[in-house]
Amino acid sequence: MDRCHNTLCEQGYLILRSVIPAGEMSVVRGLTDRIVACASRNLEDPFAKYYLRHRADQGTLYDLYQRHPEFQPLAKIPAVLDALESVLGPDIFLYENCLVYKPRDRRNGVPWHQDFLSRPDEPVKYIAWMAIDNVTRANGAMKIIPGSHLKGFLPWHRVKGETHHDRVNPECVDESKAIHAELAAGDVLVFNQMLLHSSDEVDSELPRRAFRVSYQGFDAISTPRGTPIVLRGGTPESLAQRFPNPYTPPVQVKEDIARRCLHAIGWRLLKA
Ligand SMILES: O=C(O)CCC(=O)C(=O)O
Repeated sequence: MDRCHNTLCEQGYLILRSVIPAGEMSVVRGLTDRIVACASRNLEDPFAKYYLRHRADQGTLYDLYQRHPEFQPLAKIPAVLDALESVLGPDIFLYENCLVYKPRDRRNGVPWHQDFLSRPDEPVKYIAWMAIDNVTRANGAMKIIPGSHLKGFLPWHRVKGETHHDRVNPECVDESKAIHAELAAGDVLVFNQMLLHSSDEVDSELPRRAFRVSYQGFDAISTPRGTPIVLRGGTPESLAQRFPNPYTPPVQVKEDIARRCLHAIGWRLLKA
């Protein structure tokens, strides 16, 4: 626990080797082939109302945890949650999740960025990037700059219409310090959202798929969409300690009640 905490705090990342059980790997690998094949047909998706639309053209399929129960054990791998607990504390929820892969016929590079750049005021998030295939430089390993998270959020810009549109300004990235995070299938790269990362455009026959899960502690509870899903902790005592204020209904609820009362009074006066 201390080793994880120190490495994640100092380097901003940690690689956990062979932590995805073999049985789960083979289930997820077969399923992923089918999910990608179907998503590539861009069919109508009843879940898009609740979750993000898949972007097969960008190699990103969203909310697999919610859409396919086979992904749920991956988001709860004890070794990953233990490492996360060392930096996030005992209460952890799922903030966002997606499958990331590199479609061969597309511009599939990912420019240098930090995650959730447009939400800098939210509590810190850590990401577990779970290798479903062997990941090497040749098929598009993640490039990371160790320690870069220590600078906090860096100046960034948005390139409209582009895949991975939020990018850190190039002058803030010292590529000479980058390393490739090569992983075997079943390894997990855990990193701080502020760690600078990217991946090269590749044209490889070898698939490069990863299940990417973002986690947050309970300092504030919100997600970009859907609902937060508690993955560890969340005891009633912990909630009571963190959120000790009595419940006050949101303003809109109060307004609805007031409107209904006025309506009822109005009817009675009309009838009288
Ligand atoms: O899969 C990639 O190449 C990049 C993924 C990424 O940027 C991320 O997980 O935040």
